[in-house]
Amino acid sequence: MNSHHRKELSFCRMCMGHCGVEVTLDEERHLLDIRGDHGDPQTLGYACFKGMRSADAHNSEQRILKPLKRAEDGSFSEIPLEQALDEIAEKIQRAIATGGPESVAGYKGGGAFFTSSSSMMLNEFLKALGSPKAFSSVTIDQSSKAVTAGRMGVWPAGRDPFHRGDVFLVVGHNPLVSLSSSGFDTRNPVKRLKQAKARGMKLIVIDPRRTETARYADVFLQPLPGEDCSVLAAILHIILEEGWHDRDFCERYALDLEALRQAVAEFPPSLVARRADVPEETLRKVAAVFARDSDRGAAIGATGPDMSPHGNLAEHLLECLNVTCGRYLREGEIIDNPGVIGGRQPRRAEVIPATRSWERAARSRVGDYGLIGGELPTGTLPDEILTQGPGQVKCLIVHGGNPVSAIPEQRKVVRAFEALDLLVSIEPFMTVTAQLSHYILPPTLQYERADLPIFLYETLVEQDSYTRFTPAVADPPAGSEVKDDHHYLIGLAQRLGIVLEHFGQALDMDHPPSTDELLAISARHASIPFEALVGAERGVRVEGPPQRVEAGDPDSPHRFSLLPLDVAEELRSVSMEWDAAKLRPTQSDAYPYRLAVRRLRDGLNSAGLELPAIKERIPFNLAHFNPDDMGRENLGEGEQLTIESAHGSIEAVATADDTIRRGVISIAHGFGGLPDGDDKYIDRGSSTNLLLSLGDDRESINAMPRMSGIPVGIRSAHEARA
Ligand SMILES: Nc1nc2c(c(=O)[nH]1)N[C@H]1C(S)=C(S)[C@@H](COP(=O)(O)OP(=O)(O)OC[C@H]3O[C@@H](n4cnc5c(=O)[nH]c(N)nc54)[C@H](O)[C@@H]3O)O[C@H]1N2
Ligand SMILES: Nc1nc2c(c(=O)[nH]1)N[C@H]1C(S)=C(S)[C@@H](COP(=O)(O)OP(=O)(O)OC[C@H]3O[C@@H](n4cnc5c(=O)[nH]c(N)nc54)[C@H](O)[C@@H]3O)O[C@H]1N2
Ligand code: SF4
Ligand SMILES: [Mo]
Repeated sequence: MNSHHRKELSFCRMCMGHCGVEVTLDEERHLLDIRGDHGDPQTLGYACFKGMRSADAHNSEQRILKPLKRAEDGSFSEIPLEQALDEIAEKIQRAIATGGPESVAGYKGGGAFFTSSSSMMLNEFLKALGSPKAFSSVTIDQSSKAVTAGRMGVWPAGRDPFHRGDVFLVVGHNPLVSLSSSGFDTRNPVKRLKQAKARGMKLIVIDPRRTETARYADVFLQPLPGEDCSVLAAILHIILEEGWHDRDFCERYALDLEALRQAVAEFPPSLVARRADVPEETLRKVAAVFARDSDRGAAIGATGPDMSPHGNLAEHLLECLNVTCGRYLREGEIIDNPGVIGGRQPRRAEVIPATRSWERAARSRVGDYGLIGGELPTGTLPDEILTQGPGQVKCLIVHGGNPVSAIPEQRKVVRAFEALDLLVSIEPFMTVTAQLSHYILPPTLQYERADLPIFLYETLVEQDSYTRFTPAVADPPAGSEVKDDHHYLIGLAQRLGIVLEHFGQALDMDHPPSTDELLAISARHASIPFEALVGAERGVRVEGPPQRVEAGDPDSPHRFSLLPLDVAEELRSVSMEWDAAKLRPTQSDAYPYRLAVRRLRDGLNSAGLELPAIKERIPFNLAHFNPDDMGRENLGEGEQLTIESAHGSIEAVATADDTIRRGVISIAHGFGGLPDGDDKYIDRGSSTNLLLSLGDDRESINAMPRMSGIPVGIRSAHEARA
């Protein structure tokens, strides 16, 4: 190492893994290198390739370093920051003067969620303006978890933790690659999983692909995508029929057990085995290992079930597994991480009943949807822009997201975004969304800003009563004019004369806080003083007595709602889908395959795909097929083909992959340039969102589009030419 090079400790904020890292900086404090920090008490030296290569993003020639404004011809030129903010504010004011505050909307993506000093600022900005039009990536992700909590109720002490369960069941979730979970220990996940297995924990995986996680599974079920509801209903059916459920817990805390038993009786394992195309005995084994052979340990799902048809129902049935088997922390047990930044609240062994909050307060202007977590469903955003009338969205601020890549029915999204009077992106790269933006405001990147972990989800990220702070360890590139994201939102708020709140505290808009001050405000109720956090370079574990689950109110009338009316109706409708043609696609169908979402280890949705080191590994998104399907279709390795759905088609290149079950095409999203643009598939891949629809088959409540488990067909390139 050059003697002028310095090392600093920090942590990666690209994904929820939050790996502790050691960064190397040159004499100008520019990033040279990023490595896993072997002294990190949580992640124990782990870091992935894309995390280690994120120095490339910081130093990239493609990075936007000054505010840009788009001209009529689509070209961008630099604009002084103050002028950009003045012009944007003026356009917002004009829109409000004619259409009211509702004409201003915001979309928040992953980049914003991981910027803790401003992770709620766009929402607060809209609230202060009086606009209910807050959207985010959550409602094209796993908002079915919020729907389930809202329909079933919540156990405040949480589910059985990964490290104390006899079993852990994951459905459509690959935490060893995604490092993002609602229960799996993702701090150096392979190591944690091996430890858990060494103490005897059984792992069950349900996934159409034998994933990296499934390689460690004791029981692996490989159904067709889109069949989670029938599979989970059959598992519940077996458990309740065999009496393997936790009778005491159900009696005390669950409503409608009998109704659930009757409803899942419509899903006999033998029929479901045919329908989902799995061995019946494996289905029975899943039920036995989860419920009969184990006393503790939870079931969780992720994007696989949540993005498929009936995703809300699938999450509901998954949680029914936890409730019927009583897989929650009980009175007196230790809560490993009760929250640190958010502080501790008492957690009782009792049910907080279903709130169905979306049935109250604001409804969407189009589609009549309620709010999920205070936000409107992103599946309705394009229609909010395209549908004329009072409240039509004319201005959109995108914070750390790439909605033109992320939202299904990409052509419609483009059409909508092109119709906006004002599109602003707080975004470091020329993404497909940035390309359509009138203004691009470039933020600092992660190692250039002070931060906390994504504390909105801290009890999921940290398995311990642990948190950390990082200062900005690197300087932005010389000559750049990048700012921490809050600078832009506060600058606009000042011009619009509104006062922003930040985690319950009104900000002094004349003397806006620094990044550290914003973080300190959000951590003001933390179990540790903010100063102590700032001083601890590898973070702090809260010492002292652990928090235990307190006794619940013995007279509490509240129970989990296992089978509310809308759930019962949807479950019945799924049970009617027995039509053989629909169930087991045949070769004669136009769409004999089912598409399955997946993530790639080296990419993060659309982010970073254009960096040379990443592009070398994943230049485009391959379509993974079972080798038998390739053989039957006469498809060669690397052969180009067209994937078609009822809604559109994309180019792809086939690859044989024996981890994929037959009848499935597994392909990643996030690739591709603008539709009908100049980008070739070979240069940039293609957007799977061209295959999907925002139409009438979206889910109730959260308007979740169907993004996995949808029928698709293929045409090989020679067929297409013929
Ligand atoms: N077909 C299909 N569509 C999908 C999915 C799928 O599986 N299939 N997955 C869905 C899911 S789960 C999600 S979460 C969404 C993702 O939706 P988005 O979050 O909207 O999309 P990303 O591609 O993750 O975009 C993140 C953006 O943040 C920028 N960024 C990176 N670092 C920073 C930073 O420090 N500050 C700021 N301000 N910006 C930064 C990146 O350059 C990138 O453009 O996509 C959804 N869309
Ligand atoms: N490396 C990497 N990490 C990431 C991301 C990334 O792009 N790359 N994205 C981040 C984001 S935004 C999120 S939301 C999380 C998501 O985290 P995960 O949900 O764990 O994402 P995946 O790894 O795609 O796992 C989804 C699994 O669902 C399976 N699947 C597809 N359809 C179905 C179905 O119908 N039923 C069942 N049972 N399974 C199905 C797929 O085969 C796949 O293995 O990951 C985050 N972490
Ligand atoms: S796993 Fe996630 S947090 Fe860890 S280095 Fe990779 S991108 Fe960063
Ligand atoms: Mo996501």
